[in-house]
Amino acid sequence: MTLARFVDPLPIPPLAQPVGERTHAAYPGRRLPYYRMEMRAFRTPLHRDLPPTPQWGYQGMSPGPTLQAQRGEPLLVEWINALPQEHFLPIDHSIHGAEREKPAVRTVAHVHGARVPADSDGYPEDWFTPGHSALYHYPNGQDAATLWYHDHAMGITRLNLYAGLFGAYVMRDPHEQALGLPDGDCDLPLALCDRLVGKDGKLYYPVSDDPEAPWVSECNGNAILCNGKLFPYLEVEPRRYRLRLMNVANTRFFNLTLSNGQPLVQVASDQGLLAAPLPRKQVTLYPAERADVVVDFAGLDGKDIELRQQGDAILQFRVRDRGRRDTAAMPTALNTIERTPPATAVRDRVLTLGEMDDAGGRPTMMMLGGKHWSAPITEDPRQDSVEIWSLVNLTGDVHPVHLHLVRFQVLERRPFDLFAWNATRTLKYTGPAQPPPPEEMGWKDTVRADPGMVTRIITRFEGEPGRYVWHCHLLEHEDNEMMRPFLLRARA
Ligand SMILES: [Cu+2]
Repeated sequence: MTLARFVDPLPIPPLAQPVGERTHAAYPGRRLPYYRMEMRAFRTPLHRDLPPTPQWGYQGMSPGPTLQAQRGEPLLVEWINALPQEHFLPIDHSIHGAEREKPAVRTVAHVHGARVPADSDGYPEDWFTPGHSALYHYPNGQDAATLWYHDHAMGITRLNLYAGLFGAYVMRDPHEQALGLPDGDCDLPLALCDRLVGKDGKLYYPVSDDPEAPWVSECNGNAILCNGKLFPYLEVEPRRYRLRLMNVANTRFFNLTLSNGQPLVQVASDQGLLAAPLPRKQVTLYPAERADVVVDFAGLDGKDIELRQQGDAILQFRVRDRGRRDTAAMPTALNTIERTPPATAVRDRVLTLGEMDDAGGRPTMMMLGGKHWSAPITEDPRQDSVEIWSLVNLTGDVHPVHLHLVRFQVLERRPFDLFAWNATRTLKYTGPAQPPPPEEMGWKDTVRADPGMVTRIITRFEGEPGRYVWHCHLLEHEDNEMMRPFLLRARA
């Protein structure tokens, strides 16, 4: 299927607007902005020349409206499930949590990267069905960062996101606002994902050859969508823009470049500002990772520039002078990031990333620490304690590992002997530790665990005690056992 390029304008999700103010028991004496986010079925074309695509989205759009938060100003969101009773994508009832007796359409919203009390974090088993809702509160006590919200329902998260249930959650703070980075209509979220799209415009989700167990271990599409469109264009002015690149895909990773060879100047990673602007020829993002980049279109009036994924166009920028000028300069320093000393860790947890295969070598499920989701909790850090998690990847694939609640730093990656591990469960390193590259020297919430490597991260478990989760953010893996609860225990 050949489609004309750059015939649809890039959709910019509207900012979510509160519908009123409400009190909440967690914030006595305060009135908080109250948002309603209704999940609805809708149809919209992914491209001018395709029939409308049935999708699901918050407020009937995908990406959903952008939630904008200011540090220290809590907000309330009522997440409302107004979806149909039947799912339009293939549920695998053999997967834990998606059994045949469970309702087909279940949703629970999670804000990825937000430090939120457990009752508002969107625990995967806290799902609710059409006609129901959940009121969540977000304290917003954290640094400015590009977060995102998405569904997290047990066993069908991959299908609910694929259907379109995601959006941006932009956290702002005074420190960042004083830096003079591009803002307003020059600050744009770009949600990137791939989909398998038919000529009929419909979304197809790949299935195995077993109708009783249709789950597949990865999902790769034939179309790359940027804010829900295929090959969109965006008219920009010859000035600086902040692009909040978000990988919201199920499986695909992105290697992003600009067609004119200009650098993408990265200013932030998952959890906010880097120490200093970092010019990059190419930005790689695994599922759920974000990179905020500043692109300067000054001097390019009249030119067309493409944002590309491994050489293929995703989005075209048309630089057209409208007379506005951008006088602010890029700051040389952005943030102070103190490295957490490994010696402050009270514990180093060795946690495997593993894959179970059938007799034919096909993966049947993925596991963390060799345990199923339903096994008793083993990761139980104390509130405010520092821990190192050593992620031992026993598989041949990259797994982007995400911890809810916390931000962390990447310490190192180090090659190890897989055969020695399998024989005696001992870590025998086969080479020196590799320090993280500059783009991983900021705060992260999702880390690439490379095959053949022990990836070590360090975090202070700040937040409210309670039950949260950590998981692989390849959604096919997450849905099929590559997710574990963790318990944040109250400080002693
Ligand atoms: Cu995985």
